[in-house]
Amino acid sequence: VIYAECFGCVTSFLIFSVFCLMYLTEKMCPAGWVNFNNTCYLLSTESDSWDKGRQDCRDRGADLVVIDSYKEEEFLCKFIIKQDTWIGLNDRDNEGNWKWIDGAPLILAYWMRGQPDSGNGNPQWGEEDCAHLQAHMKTDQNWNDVRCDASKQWICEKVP
Ligand SMILES: [Ca+2]
Ligand SMILES: [Ca+2]
Ligand SMILES: [Ca+2]
Repeated sequence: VIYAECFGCVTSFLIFSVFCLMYLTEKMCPAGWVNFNNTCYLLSTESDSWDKGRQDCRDRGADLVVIDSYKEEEFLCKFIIKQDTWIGLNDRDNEGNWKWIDGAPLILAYWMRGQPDSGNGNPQWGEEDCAHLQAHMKTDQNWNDVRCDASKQWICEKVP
């Protein structure tokens, strides 16, 4: 009887362990991604246009980063970006109406002073409809708009 009880106990423990492991694996980020606040982030190694960057993220089951909080902005600035980096924000559909790729309107914004300026009417810069984080700027003032076909790194974000 004691043996049978112990066997049941060990079996339960093993089943429990397997479930714990499954849960943890599911909550982990893929290799090479960084975890912050139960979300996974990846900085691209290449540079390309905003659209190419977004496509790369989607191919990885993610999308370009959407910055929902100052904490996230801070994290990206401290630990992710080294150079200018695309984020999932543009005003292509309607000039001046900035939208996140998940459809959310822009409420929290950390534009650099004087931005967005859509090229400031200078034909040299063209129409500027895609947003990026500019490296080496103040954390709460480091977004700029540039041409969507400019070449930059990008950050993908996904929930594991
Ligand atoms: Ca986010
Ligand atoms: Ca624009
Ligand atoms: Ca600009």
